[in-house]
Amino acid sequence: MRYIDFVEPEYKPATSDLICSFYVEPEGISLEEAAGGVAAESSIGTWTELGTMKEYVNRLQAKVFNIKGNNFKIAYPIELFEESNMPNILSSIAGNIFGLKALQNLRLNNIEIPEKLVRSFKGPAYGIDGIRRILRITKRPLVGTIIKPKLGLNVEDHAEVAYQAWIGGCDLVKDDENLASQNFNKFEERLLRTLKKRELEEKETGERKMYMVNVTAETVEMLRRAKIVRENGGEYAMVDVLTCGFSSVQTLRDADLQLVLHAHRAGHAAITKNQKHGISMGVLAKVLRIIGVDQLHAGTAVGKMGETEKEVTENISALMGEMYGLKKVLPVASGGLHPGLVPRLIQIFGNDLAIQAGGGIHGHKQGTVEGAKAMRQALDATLEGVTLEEYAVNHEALRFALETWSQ
Ligand code: CAP
Ligand code: MG
Repeated sequence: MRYIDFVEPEYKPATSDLICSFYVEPEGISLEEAAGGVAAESSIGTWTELGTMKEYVNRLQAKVFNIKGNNFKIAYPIELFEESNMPNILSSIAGNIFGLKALQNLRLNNIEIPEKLVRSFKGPAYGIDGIRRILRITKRPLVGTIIKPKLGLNVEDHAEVAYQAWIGGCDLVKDDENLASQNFNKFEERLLRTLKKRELEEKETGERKMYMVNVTAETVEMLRRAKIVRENGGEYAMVDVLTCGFSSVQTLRDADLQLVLHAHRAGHAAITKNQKHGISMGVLAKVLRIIGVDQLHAGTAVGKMGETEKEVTENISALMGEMYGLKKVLPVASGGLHPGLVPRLIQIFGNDLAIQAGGGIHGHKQGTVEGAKAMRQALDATLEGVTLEEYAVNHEALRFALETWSQ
C-alpha cells in the first residue's frame, strides 16, 4: 500500500475508532500524500510495498479524512491498540511520525479516544469532587504554594516554610518538581517533619491542609515512597509525569494507594510549545486524565510561562469536559503568579482551580505568612466582587503585594 492509499476524504469514522487531529507541513510531497504517510506509518504501513503483507491485515488500516487546509483527521481502528496500555497507544499515534523527512512540521492537536479504550484505564480516583471532599472546601478555588528556593533548603527549614504558608492560609503546599531525595533534603525525613508541622497547624486553624510531597523516582522506588506517604497519614503525592513517563504514572495510579495524584508537567514545553510541531498540551492532559491523575498543571495565560489563553482554555476542557463519565481533573494554575493576577485567573478558569504561587508568596516583603494571607485576601476580594485596590485599603498583606508586583 502506498501512502496515498490511506487517504479516504469521505470516510465516516466508526464510534469505536480512535480519532486524531493533525496539522502538517509537507516537504516536497503533496498534502494528501503527507497525511497518508502519517496514517501509514502510525498504523500498518511503511515507505514501500511489503511482500509480507496479508489481506487480513488491511482491516487495521488507519484512514485520513476531513482534510481542511493543513489540518486533517485520522481514524484508527480500535483493534490497533492494546487496552489499558497508554505507551502502546502513543507509540502508534505519537511515535515515529514526527521524525519523517517528508514532513517539515507535524503536530498532534487533539485526540478522541473511544469509550472502550477509555474504560480500560482507571481514570482519576478523586478528581475535583474527591479533592473538595477531602479538603472540605465546597466552592472556592484552592490556594497553594511551592516551597522556595526550589532546591537547597534542609528539612527543618523546608517544614518551617510549609508551616508558615499553611498558617497564612494556603490549602496546599508542594515540593518543587526537581526536589526528590537529594543529600541536602532526604525524602523520608522531609515527609515526616512536614507532616508533623501540618498536624500542628491543623490543630491551630482547624482547616484541612495538604502536603504534596514529590515521589518522583525510578518506578519501584517511587511506589515505595508513595506507600510511605500513605503509611504516615499523607493524602497527596506529586509526580513529574513526563520525566517519569506514562508507564510509571499508570503503575502509580493502578497501585490504588488512596493518594490524590498531583501531576507536574516539567519538560512538557519541549513537546507542546511549538504550534506547528509536536503534541498539544490538551492531548497530554486527556492522556493523563484517562490514566488517572487528579490534578494537573494547565498553564495560566497571565504568568511567567508562555501559554495563550486559548491554549489554557483547551487544557481546561481536556481536564473537565465530558468523557464517558470520567471524573474531572482539577486544573492547576502556576508559574509567576501573585495576588494581583487572581481576578484574571478566576475569569479564565472559574472556581474549579488550584492557584499555586511560589515566588508570589515567599517573595512577599513581610514574609511567607503575609504572602499567603495576601493570596487569600485577593481571592476573598474577587469572590466578593470587590476590586483588589478597594480591598487592599483594609488588608495590609494584599496592599504590600500589590505595591510589590504590578498586575
Ligand atoms: C512555579 C514553579 C512551577 C511552574 C511549572 C516553577 O514557581 O514551581 O514548577 O509553574 O510550570 O518552578 O517555576 P513560581 P507549569 O510560582 O515561583 O513561578 O505550571 O507551566 O507547568
Ligand atoms: Mg516548580
